[in-house]
Amino acid sequence: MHIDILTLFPPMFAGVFSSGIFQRAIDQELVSIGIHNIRDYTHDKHHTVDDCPYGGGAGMVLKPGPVFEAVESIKKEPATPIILLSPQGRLFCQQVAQELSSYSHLILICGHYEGVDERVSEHLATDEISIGDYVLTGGELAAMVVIDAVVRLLPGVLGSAESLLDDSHVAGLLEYPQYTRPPVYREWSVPEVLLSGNHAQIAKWRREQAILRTGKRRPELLEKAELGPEARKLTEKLR
Ligand code: J9Q
Repeated sequence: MHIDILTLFPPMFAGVFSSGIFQRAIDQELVSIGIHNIRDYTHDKHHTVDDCPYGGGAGMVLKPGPVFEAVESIKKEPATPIILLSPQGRLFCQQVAQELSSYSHLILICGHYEGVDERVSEHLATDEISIGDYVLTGGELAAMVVIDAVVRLLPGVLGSAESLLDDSHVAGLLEYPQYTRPPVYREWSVPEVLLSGNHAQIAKWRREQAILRTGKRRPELLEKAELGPEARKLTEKLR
């Protein structure tokens, strides 16, 4: 997969893709990343990227011209998703990450906190994504979140151990509680069952814990989760 990022702040991406799992994926050529400064697609002497909003009001609005020209110079295939990161977008979740991971090329446009000319959303972007209902200073951190979630889904990016770990909570539940040594820390003991060596009991306990904690902390996830009849009974007990 190749990912192109359009941003006014290329230095924000320095370091993010040069560590751990990400660097390995780039080294193995499973993913490549292009970072493009929107300012490089201006033609005027002052390299103007934003202007005052028509109708008045505070702040500046990102001009359409440089963004259109950047995308048009980068896009090769008509089917490439052109994704605008903005608070007005559809809410990002694991399902959207899975959907995006099926493409060979993505173009991400990082907007300004103050706004992007609406013609970018209407006539250039093919998708608009929000990572949640809070105010960021720009789309850059949102783009990093999307890229992280998508790249780890690409075949070969995770090691087999990490992939197996992932399979254990595909059902859409929260993770079960985890412990490591020591068996007693201060006066707090690790649950007995985890020290028992009884793998069937451990698996049952973890599954129950995952369901109980999902019901307590994220009841809306439990509604949607794909649960067997045993697990459903447990959720009844929760009520
Ligand atoms: C560009 N707040 O917020 C949540 N998802 C994306 C955003 C965002 C923002 C400002 C500018 C994106």
